[in-house]
Amino acid sequence: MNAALQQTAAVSGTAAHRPVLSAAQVAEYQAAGFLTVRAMLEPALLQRLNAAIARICAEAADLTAKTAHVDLDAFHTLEKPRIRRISSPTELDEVFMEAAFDSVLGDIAADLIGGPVKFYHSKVNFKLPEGGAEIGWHQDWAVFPHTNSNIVALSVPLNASRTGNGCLQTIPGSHRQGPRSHWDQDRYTLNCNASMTDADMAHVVDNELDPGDIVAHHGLTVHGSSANLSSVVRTTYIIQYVAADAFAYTAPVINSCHRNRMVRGKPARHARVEQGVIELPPDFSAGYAGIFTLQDQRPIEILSVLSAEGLPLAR
Ligand SMILES: O=C(O)CCC(=O)C(=O)O
Repeated sequence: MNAALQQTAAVSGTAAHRPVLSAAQVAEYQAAGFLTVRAMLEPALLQRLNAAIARICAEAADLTAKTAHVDLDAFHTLEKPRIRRISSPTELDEVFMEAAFDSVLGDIAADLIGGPVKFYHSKVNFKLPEGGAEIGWHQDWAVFPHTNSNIVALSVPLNASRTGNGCLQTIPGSHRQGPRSHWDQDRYTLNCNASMTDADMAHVVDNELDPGDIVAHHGLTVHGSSANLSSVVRTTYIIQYVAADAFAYTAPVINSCHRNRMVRGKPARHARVEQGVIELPPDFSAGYAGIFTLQDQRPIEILSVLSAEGLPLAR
């Protein structure tokens, strides 16, 4: 990380919370476990986010292996770069900090969390054209369990996000049904596909968004996204916020020097602990392969069904 950003992280203060959501919107989030909010972000900020992403991708184009910040898919070549994720972009460009901490996104997170909010991590996911990875059904909280489940992810589309290019899909009310297993016996799959019922599948919501819109989902909301079979990339900046009184039980999946920095309000003096027996992910302290890689280890039949479509099975 460059020195200027490190300094910003150390000295910058916490913005005051200015509520933006109505009581009806907060109630909708609490009932469904997710909420779409339209036309929230300024075009100028979106343009600067896109410019920063273009710069980071241009600098990464000659990579031949993944780095701490840039993940490549299996079909990446120097001639045709295929970058599928930028991890911790807040460490790479100030504009990601501005969006996560100083924009309306921090206010939305505080509205939904209902009190002081910390930053946990962030990433830019690219659902690459012609085969960009499907992401299996999962709950974020199960991947990084905290002392309570009051955590929210904000997905910020940087281009049109549609069913055809693999928009975020959510299962309404699933956050009220508790954590699901993300293991298949001794293998960590990072998905809860095996728990999905006909009722779940009958209620899948495709969250189609335009730049400026956002969708927020609760840490226990079951969500995923289909492969991108179109010719248009889907680019999303995803910020994970947590309640100030929620503390992680496990090593982070995405490291960030901004983790636990306050976004709105004051740090907690007490941890709030939800009762229960918590299934733990593997120990990620020695490194996290990434959602795409972990989910890759799926049964071969699933991959061959996709390959029958004649598409590259990039993961
Ligand atoms: O990018 C997506 O479609 C979903 C991402 C997601 O759920 C994750 O990275 O945890």
